[in-house]
Parts: sequence; structure tokens; C-alpha cells
Amino acid sequence: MLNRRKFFIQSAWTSLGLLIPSIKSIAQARNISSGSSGPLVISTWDFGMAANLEAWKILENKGRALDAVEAGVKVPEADPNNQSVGLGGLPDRDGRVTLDACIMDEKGNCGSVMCLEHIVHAISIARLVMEKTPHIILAGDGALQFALENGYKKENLLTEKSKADWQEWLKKSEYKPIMNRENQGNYFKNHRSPDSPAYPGNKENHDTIGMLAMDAQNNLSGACTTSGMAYKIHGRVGDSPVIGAGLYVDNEIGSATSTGVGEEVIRIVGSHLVVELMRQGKSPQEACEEAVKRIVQKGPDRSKTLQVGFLAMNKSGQIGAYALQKGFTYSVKSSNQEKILSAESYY
Ligand code: SD4
Repeated sequence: MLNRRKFFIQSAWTSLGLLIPSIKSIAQARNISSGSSGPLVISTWDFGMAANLEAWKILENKGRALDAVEAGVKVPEADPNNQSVGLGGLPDRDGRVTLDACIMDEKGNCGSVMCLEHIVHAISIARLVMEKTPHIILAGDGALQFALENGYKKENLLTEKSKADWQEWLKKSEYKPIMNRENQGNYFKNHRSPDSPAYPGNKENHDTIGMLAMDAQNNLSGACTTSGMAYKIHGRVGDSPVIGAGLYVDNEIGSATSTGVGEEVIRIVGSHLVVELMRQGKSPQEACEEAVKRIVQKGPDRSKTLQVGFLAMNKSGQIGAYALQKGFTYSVKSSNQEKILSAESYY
């Protein structure tokens, strides 16, 4: 039988024993949370900052990450000077602007549209597919019909500038993905970080927008929207609207999105791969690097001339970004950061 003193000593040790794991887990938690605490939104490329600022209006008011990413990516979708997303996007080889987009929330709900014509805000149609249908993907005419049934009006998305560029392209009709597109806009002249290739005087980049957000409730959502590769064959669909390729969100672990030549991303189901690598314990940075290396392994020669970039965040607000080639930039917005950063690259 234990006397009182022995019992006291024993239970003190027992509680200390119980304390040890909890001290450890506090330390681990501190370590992981060296990312950002509170809402955070990140997106691909320099022009992502304008989108981030729109998303931020929702996040800073404790709004839902899903609403933030939709509102955010609508900014480049509506910008006629952005030739890789929405209105003003470069057309396919037949002169048709076809949009790909998808969205995913913290519960694993997702929606997507592929090869959608005549509707500027493809992301909102993807969200409608998610919320109003039993399906995940609507494509082509069916996606357009669904948009019209939901009150959207047909618009001409081919701007004079994109039409002229396409007509110029027709002279040679050579399909050649552009590595990092030159920026036509000058929206962010004052916000660029000097180490960004997009800093005034340096080379600028422009492409698909993939956006990942974490809200004040620590919930994650993501959105990805694009007009796809310029001058593609009509009907071609890239990675951007493919859940798991261009975007993936797992509210327990983190989220990831991609930009670049979609065929390469689809081959490795890139964004899902990044999230699964984070589940296995990799940081967002390590996970993005591993996914890029996988692309190199699958096509060592192909990978030398193509661009693919991954962007990721985990539940603790740590961020990762990595690309095949130099020139991939990404935009970060939180309560204490507003930065355009340059990702490291394999080559
Ligand atoms: C696609 N990933 O359609 C998109 C386009 C893109 O850089 O991001 N281009 O393949």
C-alpha cells in the first residue's frame, strides 16, 4: 500500500510524465507555426497581388476563405490587359477564347469548368457547379448552357489586342508554350520586391492565377483560373480545372496550386502530390521541390524547355514555391506582409 508521501511523489512524477509529451507538442506546434498566424492569401505571379488585395478585404473581416479566393481571382479574370486569364485571354488556334477554372473548399467540396466560352468569370461558374449540381465538372457547351441558365450573359472575350496577337501568330502557326509571359499591365509598379524578376527594369511574368487562402477560422480554400495555353488545339484542357492537378485543398494538411505547362502537371497530379508530401511531413517548400523534381524525372529533356511552378501553404501558414525555370513569382498577403517574391528553380 502506498503511504501518503510515496503517493504524492509518485503522482508528481506521473503528472510530470504526462507533461513531457505536452511540452514537446507545444514546442513542435511553435516550430511549425513559424509561418503566419491569422488569415493569409497567396497566389501565382505578380498580378496575383491585386487579386490578393481583393481577397484580403474578405479575410480581414473574418470572411470565409472560399469567398475570398473567388473574389480574388475575379480581378485578373475581369482585366482585359491580362492575356492569360478570363477577358482578354489569348485564344486557341481557331481564335476562340476558352477558359478553365476550378475551386475547392475546406470540406473537400469542389467544382470545375473546362473549355468554357463567352463567360468572363469562369471561377463563379465553377463555384455554381460545386454548390448547385450533383457534379464536379461541366465542360464546353454544357458549361456555357449551365452559366446561361444561371443568369449569366454571353460576352465576347477576345479583345482587339489578343485578336491581333493571334492573327500575328497565324502567320507561322507554331505552337510553342511561352516560358514566362511578358507583362502588359503596370498595376504593380510600386509593389514589386527588388528581388523579383518583375521589379521595374527586370523581366516581367504573367500567367494563370492559382490562389490559396486561409481564413481567420483557420480554414483553407483555393481557386485556379486561366485561358490556358495560347493557341492550343480547340478543346484542349490543361491542369488548371483538374482537381488534384492545378489545385488541391485538404483542410487537415494544406493546399497547393500550379502554373505552367499543364500537361506536365497532369502527368504527376501535381497539386495533390504536393499536399500528400506535406501530409508525410514535408514542409510546403520541400513538397514543391519534390513535385518539380518528379516532373524532371518523368521528362528530363522536356523539362528543360518548359515552365511549371508550384505554390503551397500548410495549415500553419508556412509557404512553399518552386519552379522548373527561373522567373516564377508569387504574391503573399497577410496582416503583416504584402510581398511579391521570386521562387527558386530547378534549372
Ligand atoms: C494550362 N497551366 O492551361 C495552364 C496555363 C498556365 O502558364 O498556367 N500557363 O496548362
